[in-house]
Amino acid sequence: MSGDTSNREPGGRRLRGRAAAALGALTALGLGGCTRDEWLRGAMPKPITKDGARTLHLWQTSWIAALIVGIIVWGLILWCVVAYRRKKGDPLPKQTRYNIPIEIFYTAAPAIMIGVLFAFTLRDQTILTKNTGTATNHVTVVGYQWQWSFQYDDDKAYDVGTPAAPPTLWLPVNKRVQFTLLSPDVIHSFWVPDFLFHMDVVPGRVNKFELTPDTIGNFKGRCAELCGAQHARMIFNVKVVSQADYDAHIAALRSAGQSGSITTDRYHLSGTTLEEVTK
Ligand SMILES: [Cu+2]
Repeated sequence: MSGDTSNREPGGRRLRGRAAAALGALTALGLGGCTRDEWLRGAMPKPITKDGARTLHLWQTSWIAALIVGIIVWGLILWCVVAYRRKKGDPLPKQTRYNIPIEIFYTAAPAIMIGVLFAFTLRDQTILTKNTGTATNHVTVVGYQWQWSFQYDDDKAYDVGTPAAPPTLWLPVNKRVQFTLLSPDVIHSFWVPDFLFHMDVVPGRVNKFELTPDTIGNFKGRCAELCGAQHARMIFNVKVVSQADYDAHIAALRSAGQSGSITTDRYHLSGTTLEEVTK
């Protein structure tokens, strides 16, 4: 090493060393919070519905496929770097360009991979968004700026949320539920992360989907579509409970006067039509 570089090189190496240590610490911090189960789920929440397993499986197999491709690509890169590294005095190797077979290969291979991912996603999405008509519980969800209201269609009771008092969606366990999603203003998105599912709530359009909650517990719901200044306040609670607890809650809503169809100071729900309330 010549005299004038000896001052700079160790400094540069020290800096790289520190950067690597910082990156390592950050990664450890980020991954250290994950349990073994979370690792195996690829950081997905544990599904609380019968349908969620399919989404989780698609996610996990996509990761496995990506890792297999990654290992092959990283291995080839590493092999090239080590086996073909330039040694002292080596001349510049022969430069190759316009290798038609290789160009066809690296265009076709990713296209095939994307095609496979697309096909499996399409298959699962078609199954998960299918309305089978077998639901025995029907809930109309109104997403509006900026909260949610839930109407229990079969039980003729409802709950209206306000940003100050987020509502709770009660669902009896193991009962297939069909959600009808309505919006009187802008596009929202009805999202319960633990369902591993969300669907947009579009004004002027009636969106429906079904699922079967199979885990009793308390969960969180959110709006997954940036819908305005108070979008972040569109949080709600989900309670999956026994049929008896659900019935008691419906009785409580009714005795609080929240029976019939959702009526707020802005709209009244009539079937799947939101009628503006005029004062
Ligand atoms: Cu929203």
